[in-house]
Amino acid sequence: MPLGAIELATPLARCDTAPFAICIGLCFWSAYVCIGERELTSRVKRNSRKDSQPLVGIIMGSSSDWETMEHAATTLKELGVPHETRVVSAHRTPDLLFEYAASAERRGLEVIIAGAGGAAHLPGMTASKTVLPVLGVPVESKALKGLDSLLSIQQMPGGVPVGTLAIGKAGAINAALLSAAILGSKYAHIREALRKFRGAQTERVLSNPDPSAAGFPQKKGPQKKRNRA
Ligand code: RP5
Repeated sequence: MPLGAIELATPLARCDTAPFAICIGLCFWSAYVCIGERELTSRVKRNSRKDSQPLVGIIMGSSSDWETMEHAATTLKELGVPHETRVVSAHRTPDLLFEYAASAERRGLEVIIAGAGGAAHLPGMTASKTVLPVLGVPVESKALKGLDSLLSIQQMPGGVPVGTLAIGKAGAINAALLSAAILGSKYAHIREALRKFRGAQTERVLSNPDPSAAGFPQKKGPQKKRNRA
């Protein structure tokens, strides 16, 4: 190519590629903004759900069950699991129970913890109206020390399961931990909170190996009896 032609072609080539480069740049920029915005929107949605939307419903047959069931609420709070608490009685407010269980899934609940004592129909009847996992906590009854509650909740006919936990406080705590384990397969932050909880628990046991060491918590039972005498 003659020298003059090269001199002429260079500015022309510059003129052609500049708009093209600007165009490509704009495309990349708008794609970046678009993806970033979408990611931000879904993160905001995830966070607002985490902060405000209850994932676990804690229900109980009577306000007298709260002494036991508050341990489920406290444990969920410690794990950062959003939850709600309600008194819903299978015998005294059956319509409310049906409405609660039937609407639970629609309202965004993913697990229900149901505590009841005596002829404890609440967990089983709740399970009959929803396909959400229902965890039953047998509340300790005065007459039979919760054995009635345990059998009422546990002995479900095949087809409608209730995951039954231990009687009383231990059952309430474990119902919360099991809820977190269920939710943990979907929500990574809940799985990590559970892992941290378990790690801290192990650490507490390992760092207090000698029960006779000073400052180790004393059993409450005998102390109470001594006070009464
Ligand atoms: C059950 O009857 C409740 O779950 C509670 O454990 C038990 C006694 O209820 P209250 O008489 O104390 O209200 O339905």
